[in-house]
Amino acid sequence: MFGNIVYIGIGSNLGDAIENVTAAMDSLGRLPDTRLEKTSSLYRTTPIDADGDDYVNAVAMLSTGLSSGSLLDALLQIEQTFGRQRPYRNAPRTLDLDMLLYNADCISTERLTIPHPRMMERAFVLIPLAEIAPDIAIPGQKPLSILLERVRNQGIHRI
Ligand code: PH2
Ligand code: MG
Ligand code: MG
Repeated sequence: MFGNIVYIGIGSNLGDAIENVTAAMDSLGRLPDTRLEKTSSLYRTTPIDADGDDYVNAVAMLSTGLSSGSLLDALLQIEQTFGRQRPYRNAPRTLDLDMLLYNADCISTERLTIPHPRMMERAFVLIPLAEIAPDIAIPGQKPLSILLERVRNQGIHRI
């Protein structure tokens, strides 16, 4: 067990999305000074504020000795190895790795905002997060049960 507990949102809606998400979990587990502690089920989800095919989403819990900045670099590097391209905002993607939470820290830099600013409105994040961390407190937010109540109309099905 490394010192920092981090939650990562994983998404794919281009290519073999199930394979991409599963292989991404493997890649997270192979990061230096990092252990893959938990993974949620995979979920098929309706694109929110985005086009293209339905997504496959999941959330992973890591323990890591990496700083938030080093971990962000590593996540972007993994996205690159999956051929991630960014032709326009929220374009279909082979792999998206979003740092959701880093301990109970609030981080606001040019590169990184933690907690992830849009996670509170997204069932495709909150439902897999609740599966692996039902009692988690999101800094500055209402309890997860209340947040979940607000997103219950969004399309999401456990695979
Ligand atoms: N990611 C987005 C925008 N919209 N919709 C779903 N269902 N899943 C995602 O991962 C997703 C999205 C931006 O990263
Ligand atoms: Mg994202
Ligand atoms: Mg992203």
